[in-house]
Amino acid sequence: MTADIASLNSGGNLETMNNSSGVALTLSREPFSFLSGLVKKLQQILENHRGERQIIVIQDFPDPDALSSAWSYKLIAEQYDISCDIVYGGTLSHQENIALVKLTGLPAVKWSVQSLRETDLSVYKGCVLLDSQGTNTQLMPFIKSAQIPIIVVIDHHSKQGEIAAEFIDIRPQIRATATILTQYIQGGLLEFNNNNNLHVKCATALMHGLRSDTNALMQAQEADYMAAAYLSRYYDAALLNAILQSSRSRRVMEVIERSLKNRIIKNNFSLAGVGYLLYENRDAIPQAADFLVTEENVHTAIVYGIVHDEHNDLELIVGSLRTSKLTLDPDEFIKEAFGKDTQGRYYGGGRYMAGGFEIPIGFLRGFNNTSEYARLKWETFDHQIKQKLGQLINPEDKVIHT
Ligand SMILES: [Mn+2]
Repeated sequence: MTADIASLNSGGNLETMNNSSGVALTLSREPFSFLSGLVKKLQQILENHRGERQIIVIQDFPDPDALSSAWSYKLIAEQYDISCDIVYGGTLSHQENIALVKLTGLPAVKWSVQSLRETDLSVYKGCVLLDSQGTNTQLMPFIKSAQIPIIVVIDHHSKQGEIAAEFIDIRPQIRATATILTQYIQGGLLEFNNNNNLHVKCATALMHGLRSDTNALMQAQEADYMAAAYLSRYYDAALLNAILQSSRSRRVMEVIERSLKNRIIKNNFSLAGVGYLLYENRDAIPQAADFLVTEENVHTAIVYGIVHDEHNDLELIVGSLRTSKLTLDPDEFIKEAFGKDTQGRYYGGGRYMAGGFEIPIGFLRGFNNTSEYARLKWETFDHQIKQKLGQLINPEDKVIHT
């Protein structure tokens, strides 16, 4: 399956394909046979699983791309009598994501580790991963131990390791998973209808998803523009505007302020440690990175902090990278900077122009009984991260091996 993907070339001719209503559609520069082959294959997989119940697992901190892709898959799967639950293990914390879910009624549900223990997972005959390969969700171990097979993986992040599924469509050259789902819809797996309120809202969510992963289309490529053009027939511009108008919380503003104060700039990299954050404010980190990368003479911003989850007694370093440097591959950069954990899993990865990492702080997690201890702990991790990044940012600096 992955061989198909590897053989995809970015060139090729402008091709057209027919959707179920017989209208010729221009999909993208991707070879016609490649896309229509994927559509047929996915159609067959859905047919094979007719009548089943599936669980769509998205990242712990869902973003618009993941949320809209999951909703689209759910609507597509309904055509095959497959009912899907969209679940995530963390929190909706970005103001735009909360607005997206509230304003469109997007059916995603938060599952805590506790609620999972009381849930009968055996009702699910398959698991679907969208905008993810299962590495950014704490729900995956439960899916594995319940022996739910992974049926579908659709993602645009670089490959995060070996994954077994009936259907795999991983295309890092596409800027958003929402673009890929739109290609499936346009390819005939779901007939969008302007009079169907759900379709209009889903198209709006997809438009938001692909805009947000392409920096408002500025990093979009032909396939993303083609998808946006298709969605423009169905989406609700006023609704999208309402989602984009949502304002930042005071806490987020404070984290951005801290990142500005703490940033150090070296070789056009801007690094900022922001200290401790509550779990629900985690999405302030990528927003701070988005902001820092806009500074003159900065091509790459990396913002990180220690995120504290009181409910699950969990603490982890969370970081985001944003870059405008075309020759810097965020996925490679993060994998090289931080390496793998003891189980051989990378601490992070990325996609075009953006990346992220999560490093559990293990035994040192949890309660800080004095502010002095909290400060020491932060300084240790802050120092370690700067040291790891420094090796890539200033390769000429000698590393002292002990
Ligand atoms: Mn994405």
